Amino acid sequence: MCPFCGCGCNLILNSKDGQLVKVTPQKGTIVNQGSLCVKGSFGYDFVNHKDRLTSPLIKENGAFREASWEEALSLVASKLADTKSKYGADSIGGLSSAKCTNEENYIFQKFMRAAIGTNNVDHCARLCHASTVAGLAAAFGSGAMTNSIAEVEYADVIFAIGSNTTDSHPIIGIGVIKAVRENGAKLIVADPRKIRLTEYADVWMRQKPGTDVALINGLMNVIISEGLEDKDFIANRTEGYEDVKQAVAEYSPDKVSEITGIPKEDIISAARIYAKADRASILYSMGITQHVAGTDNVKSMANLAMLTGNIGRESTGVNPLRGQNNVQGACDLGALPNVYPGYQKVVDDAARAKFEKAWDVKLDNKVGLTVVEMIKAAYAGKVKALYIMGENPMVSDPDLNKVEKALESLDFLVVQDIFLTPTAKLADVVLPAASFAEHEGTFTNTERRVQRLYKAIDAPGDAREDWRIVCDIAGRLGYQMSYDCPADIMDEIALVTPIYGGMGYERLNGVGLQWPCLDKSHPGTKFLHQDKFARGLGKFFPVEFKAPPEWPDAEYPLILTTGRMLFHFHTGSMTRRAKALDEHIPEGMVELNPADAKRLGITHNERVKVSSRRGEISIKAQVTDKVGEGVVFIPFHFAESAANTLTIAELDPVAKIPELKVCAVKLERI
Ligand SMILES: Nc1nc2c(c(=O)[nH]1)N[C@H]1C(S)=C(S)[C@@H](COP(=O)(O)OP(=O)(O)OC[C@H]3O[C@@H](n4cnc5c(=O)[nH]c(N)nc54)[C@H](O)[C@@H]3O)O[C@H]1N2
Ligand SMILES: Nc1nc2c(c(=O)[nH]1)N[C@H]1C(S)=C(S)[C@@H](COP(=O)(O)OP(=O)(O)OC[C@H]3O[C@@H](n4cnc5c(=O)[nH]c(N)nc54)[C@H](O)[C@@H]3O)O[C@H]1N2
Ligand code: SF4
Ligand SMILES: [Mo]
Repeated sequence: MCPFCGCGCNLILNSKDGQLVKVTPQKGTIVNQGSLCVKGSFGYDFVNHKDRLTSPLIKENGAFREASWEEALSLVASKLADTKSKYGADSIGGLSSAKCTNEENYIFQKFMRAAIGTNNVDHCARLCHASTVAGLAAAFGSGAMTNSIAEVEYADVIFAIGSNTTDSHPIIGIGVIKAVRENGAKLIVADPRKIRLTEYADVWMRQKPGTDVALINGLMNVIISEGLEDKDFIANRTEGYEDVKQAVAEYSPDKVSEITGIPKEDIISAARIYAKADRASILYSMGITQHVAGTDNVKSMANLAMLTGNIGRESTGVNPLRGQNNVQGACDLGALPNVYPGYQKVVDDAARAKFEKAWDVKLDNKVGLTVVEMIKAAYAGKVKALYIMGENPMVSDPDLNKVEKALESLDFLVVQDIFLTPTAKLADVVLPAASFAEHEGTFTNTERRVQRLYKAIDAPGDAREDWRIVCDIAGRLGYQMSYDCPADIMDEIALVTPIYGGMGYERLNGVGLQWPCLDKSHPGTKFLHQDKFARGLGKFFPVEFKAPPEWPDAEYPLILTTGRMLFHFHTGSMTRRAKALDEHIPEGMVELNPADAKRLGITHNERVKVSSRRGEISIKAQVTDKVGEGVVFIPFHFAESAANTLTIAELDPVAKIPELKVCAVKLERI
């Protein structure tokens, strides 16, 4: 399986003398049908890169030295035990990894809960779809993509909002383009940037970043005032409609146009196209979720789909496109501070009793800290030790100057990665992990499909699979976790996780299984909420527009929005070590509109200083009409010109996701 995005493409690794030499597509698969994007095809050479970690490292007098596993693991165990006895289990936090397998995420959260004794476990979903998990669970009872990738092609309307589908989920992007070009579907795009999908759109709404609640309320206002709502669906399948009807009455197209900057005619026409469709499918991603109003945005998506009855049928639905190769699985397996595997709540006495029995240990009953809360608690001296497996917060978390201080002030930091990342450089102990190509296990893709990963080559040097490392530390802490192989871990997962109840390696060859898969005879589930919602009735939530926490002013007059590009992945640990990808795009850039460039006297390709209230970076300017006036965009892949030096760590009050899509900056010539 491809180690990059949540599409979950299948591929064949070709090796010679223990080195990967080529990737070829696998024919006859459901997800990608033999296609791969540029990262899947040419992004694999990080695996054999000379920078791979091959031995445990221990920091002494500010420098790393190589150490044996025995020495490194004993040191980690004794430091964690000391911290726990001095300050209590909640002074320790753990970051699990959406790059690691389901089995490893299960093991990591079990380790934090059972061997350490805290619910302080989280992972990058917090920076990503935490608001989806919160918002859709409230509205529907389940926070996952409702429909399947293959259904997108057969929708008659696709509404892509805050998703740069062709760059971020290229295989799904192909489905969207096919729907439009070959099957006559209509496409509505709502995105502040001109992206590839806008070329195919019937309506493109370029909203000001951070104004989506107003936009969706405006669409619903038009739909209701024109009588285009689905009255039967609302009456039979939902509750709370009257509150929403009342709330959106305030959002006339004129008012919404003023807030969002979108011409009123486009709002009206998008509303009509979406509401009149027989099968309309919403695709959304970070443009919706990564806001202080992220949960409200997600609830708006659910409101819109229920209002028009576009859910619970094929080629409809509310489809959050999950980002990392295994972020869906990391959430499913409980690498979250409030739930055990299968979204069973840690505050629920029955659920806790069940896991206490299964794991033979007393468990803590309070919700733990999230990613950004752990960093803030470290900064405040309350979290003393962190165990980070397969995450790179020194590039991916908001407000990096603060993150650095927080990590430096820890008593003990252990990082388990395949490279010496900027985060690993700050660690006291670094543990070398095996990469995806050196692993057995499973990943769950964005459409809830659990698929197997097969080992192609041996890990370099002393690098080991993540689950083995975690189990070894647990044993040294006096809590035994022993398994022969990942298949055994999956058998335990199936026993305690109802939605994975019917999973097992014997059934997961070939195209895998989509959860819910309740028992060994269950075929898995293609789309959710068919006859009733997971929570019974679907719930409408009225939401009001609130401006983002930091808005441009005289000192910082531009809106910075951040995100991705096709050729690179996240913090670049992997893609910047893939020759073909990094040679094509070797450095970061700030996109700015020609009108802003002219006003500031900035020319194309010139290096500029970008600053916010939190820090500054130097970066190349790219003058382009991809962004509108007053908005600049920086991809967050480049550590040497890190967008997150500038971003703000304000959180959504419910989902605790940071505002990564809007902050105020200024640009200056150097
Ligand atoms: N090539 C590549 N692919 C990836 C990744 C990668 O790093 N590189 N990462 C993976 C991961 S983990 C994730 S989560 C996904 C993310 O996938 P996407 O969400 O598609 O990626 P982004 O570029 O963060 O943001 C999507 C769009 O949101 C728009 N946007 C910005 N502000 C707003 C706003 O206020 N409202 C709206 N409606 N839109 C806004 C941006 O202009 C952008 O086009 O991609 C996955 N796939
Ligand atoms: N400004 C801004 N910031 C953002 C975002 C944004 O849009 N804008 N998006 C956010 C989102 S959606 C996400 S998902 C996060 C991602 O944030 P991170 O998860 O921190 O980013 P990655 O670069 O994917 O980090 C994964 C790490 O795992 C390592 N790794 C790879 N394979 C393995 C393995 O098998 N085992 C182990 N142990 N390690 C492995 C890689 O080398 C890498 O260092 O970033 C967030 N940050
Ligand atoms: S679309 Fe995603 S999973 Fe498929 S090859 Fe590209 S990065 Fe890999
Ligand atoms: Mo993500």
